Amino acid sequence: MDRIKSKDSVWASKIMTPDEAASMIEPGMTLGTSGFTPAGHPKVIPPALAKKLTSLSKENTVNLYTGASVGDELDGELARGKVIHRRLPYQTQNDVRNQINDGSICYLDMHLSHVPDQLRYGYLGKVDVAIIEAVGITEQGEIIPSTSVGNVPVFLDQAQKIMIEINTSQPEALEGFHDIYMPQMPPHRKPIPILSASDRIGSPYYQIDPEKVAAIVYSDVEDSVGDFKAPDGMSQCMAQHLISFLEKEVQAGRMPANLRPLQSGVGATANAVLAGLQASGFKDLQFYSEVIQDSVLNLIDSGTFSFASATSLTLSKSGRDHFYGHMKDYRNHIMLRPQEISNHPEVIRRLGIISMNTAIEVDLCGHVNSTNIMGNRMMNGIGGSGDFTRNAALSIFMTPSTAKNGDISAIVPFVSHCDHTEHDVHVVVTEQGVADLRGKCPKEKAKELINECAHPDYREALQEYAETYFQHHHIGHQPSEALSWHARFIKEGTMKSR
Ligand code: 0RQ
Repeated sequence: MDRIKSKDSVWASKIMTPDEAASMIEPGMTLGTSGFTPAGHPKVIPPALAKKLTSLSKENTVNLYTGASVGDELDGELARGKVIHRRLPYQTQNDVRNQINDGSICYLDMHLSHVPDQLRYGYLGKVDVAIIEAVGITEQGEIIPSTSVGNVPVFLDQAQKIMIEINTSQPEALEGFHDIYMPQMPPHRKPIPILSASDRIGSPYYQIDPEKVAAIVYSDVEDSVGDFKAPDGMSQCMAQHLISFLEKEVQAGRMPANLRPLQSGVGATANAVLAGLQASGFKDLQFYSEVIQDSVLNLIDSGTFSFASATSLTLSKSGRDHFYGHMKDYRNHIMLRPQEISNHPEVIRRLGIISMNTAIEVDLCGHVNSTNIMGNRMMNGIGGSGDFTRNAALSIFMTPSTAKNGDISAIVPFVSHCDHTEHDVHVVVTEQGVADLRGKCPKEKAKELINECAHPDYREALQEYAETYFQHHHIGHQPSEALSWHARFIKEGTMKSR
């Protein structure tokens, strides 16, 4: 109770159990929830909802809209109960992934910054219930967000009903780390006044209409982000290439000594790059990204990063313990924003972001596939990689040059699915080296990618391909017969079909 500071009796009257809250959610409804990679998602109402829906005999599915990937208590429980009909905009959970790939979940793989406007414009239907995690409610009846913001502001605004999980495992000292700003609708939309990653432009709280609150439920379930694997040799090698490339950019006068604000994807490679920055000579860098992982805390501690702005604090148990033990020190160095602001094209372009994301495969023209294994098996989704790549001052993709123990080349003639076009991709890094595609035509890009990034085992075949192709097509952007590449290696038995 003491997490609700407002004396207004409306709040206390809405406190109930997860089962009571779940009983108000009906099949066919659309739920908009908190949660981003996977931090700050609701953790006790979703399992109760899964139990309720699976007990129904006929129509028993709901639509699930989130910020990005969410924890097992939400995606896992609902997917195992087979009660998700429509899912957007990003996921990383195995059961959800399998059901997307067997066709039982209707998946909308979306740019993360597009979700709020598409909801406001009415393209995604209405949100019936917003279910959000919070740290508490202030005396004035404002809601204190927890470890992520994601799409919560727009869900709260659009939903018919609001359910709040007050999570007592999240410290009240999180109050003040957030900056909640809602753009107006066109034609009244104003420029977003962020000129530096550290600029505060909104309020630390969600403002809501208390009349819409249908349930308040207490929870003490912690975020469950796994420990990050120590960077392996491959990731360290890519990190080294990338850091030397950035050093050369500074030497060439194309970047200031403290670079431009960095964005980084999540996962082992991204973590290794951030860890590599720790050992580099860079200081006083800004981070304007989506996700703050453990490595970002270390970079703030060492002075490598002066400020980190994101939409989620995706910290492992040990990272969280460290953060919660030193929140006073981080208060002037970290800010969490709605994902439409952390990923906003206007801000990314204005700040001149350096984006660093991971690819599944890259083709000889520089197109990148981030989402679909062999063109037809959804891995996670485009996430924020497109928001940043298209608008960055310098867009970088990293990938090991081969996958599946060398059976598959990550450099291919033509991507089997295209998420980022040749127009948006500036630099590619593999453990082999760095391909700088800026200022190059397709033929030159192909040469650079083969020489600098492809694995030696595949260089000859790629070279042969490029020569044949460019002999017949002098400009050549999209070698359509290139898709036979996969079929060819499967036939020869050197590549296992997935
Ligand atoms: O398969 O799971 O069966 O082992 O793909 O590959 O090497 O574990 O790579 O975890 O860094 O993820 C692009 C998916 C990379 C991720 C992607 C197989 C490989 C493995 C995963 P297994 P790794 P990572 C910020 C920005 C899009 C969203 C994004 C991603 C599995 O980074 O989802 O960037 N990005 N968001 O074996 C066949 C290939 C392959 C391949 C890899 N060429 N062919 N299989 N694999 N390459 C975050 C947010 O937006 C929230």
